[in-house]
Amino acid sequence: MALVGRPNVGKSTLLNAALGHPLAIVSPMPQTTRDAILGVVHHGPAEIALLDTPGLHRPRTELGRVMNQAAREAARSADVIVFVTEAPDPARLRGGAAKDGEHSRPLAPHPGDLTLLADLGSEAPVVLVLNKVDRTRDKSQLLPLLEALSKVREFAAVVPISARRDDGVQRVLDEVAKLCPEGEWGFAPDELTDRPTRFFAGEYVREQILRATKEEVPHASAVQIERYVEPTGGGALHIDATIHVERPGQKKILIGAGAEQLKRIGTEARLRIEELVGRQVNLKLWVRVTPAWRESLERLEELGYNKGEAS
Ligand SMILES: Nc1nc2c(ncn2[C@@H]2O[C@H](COP(=O)(O)OP(=O)(O)O)[C@@H](O)[C@H]2O)c(=O)[nH]1
Ligand SMILES: [Mg+2]
Repeated sequence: MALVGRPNVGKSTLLNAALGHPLAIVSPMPQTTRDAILGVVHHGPAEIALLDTPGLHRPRTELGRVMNQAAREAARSADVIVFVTEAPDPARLRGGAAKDGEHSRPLAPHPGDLTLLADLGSEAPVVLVLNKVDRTRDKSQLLPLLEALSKVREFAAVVPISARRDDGVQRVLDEVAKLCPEGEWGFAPDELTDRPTRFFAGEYVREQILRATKEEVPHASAVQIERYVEPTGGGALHIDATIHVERPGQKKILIGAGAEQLKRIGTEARLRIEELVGRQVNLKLWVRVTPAWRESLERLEELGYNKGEAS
């Protein structure tokens, strides 16, 4: 099944809650997820393969177009689509209710949601997930939004949840399990994903960059794993990675005074990778300026972002 929705509605948080493991990286910044990531959940007798996708958005760069394409392809090939949207920000809700003491205005769906829903096609059943309901104290305020969305298309189920609090996530899996065809996959019970740990090593470095820096630096950064050596018979895993940025100023920010920033990023990322692989990790980071890598199909390919044909 594929998780689709606008950027930042909480798709990756939902994947992690379903897995019970913080596999996918999550941040308050839109476009955190750049590749589709598969997570495997054993739910009762069912095995559910959840595909987390980059948020569909209006792309401004070649990277953005590649990300949209990854999400669309995931949606096309899925047996079940989980369409994720979010409860409105409380500030917006208050604004709506305050109008001359009227009843609170029925909340309209986000225009981006309407476009996405129209785009989804009608082959696969769609489960509507309204995430972040923890932000709304009076849940009845959400009903007009759910009603309006239900008029846009038919949903196999509608599930309000809080992915962050792991509230309602099991219900999403129940609904998906009912809709899933039987016996298609075949992962080992302890397998979390089909991606190699090498991929997540790069993701966890990027996660620390997202945490440590602001504005254009996270969007302009890409992590390339240059060396990944797993000594047989134990011992530390050796990883060399290059962080590509687009401008010298971004490189300076990432490294920081006395290289303190880069050291912190390396230490935090190493701890996350060690948790995933269950062994010691030796992580070395370099920062390189690769101008306009987000606009170059060739660079994107080298960085692993361009698997299919770009359109
Ligand atoms: N209040 C609240 N915030 C959430 C919830 N789920 C996710 N978030 C936050 O929303 C932001 C985007 O989440 P993420 O999973 O990266 O969204 P994605 O872009 O759809 O994958 C992060 O700051 C999350 O912590 C939720 O249930 N409640
Ligand atoms: Mg995400």
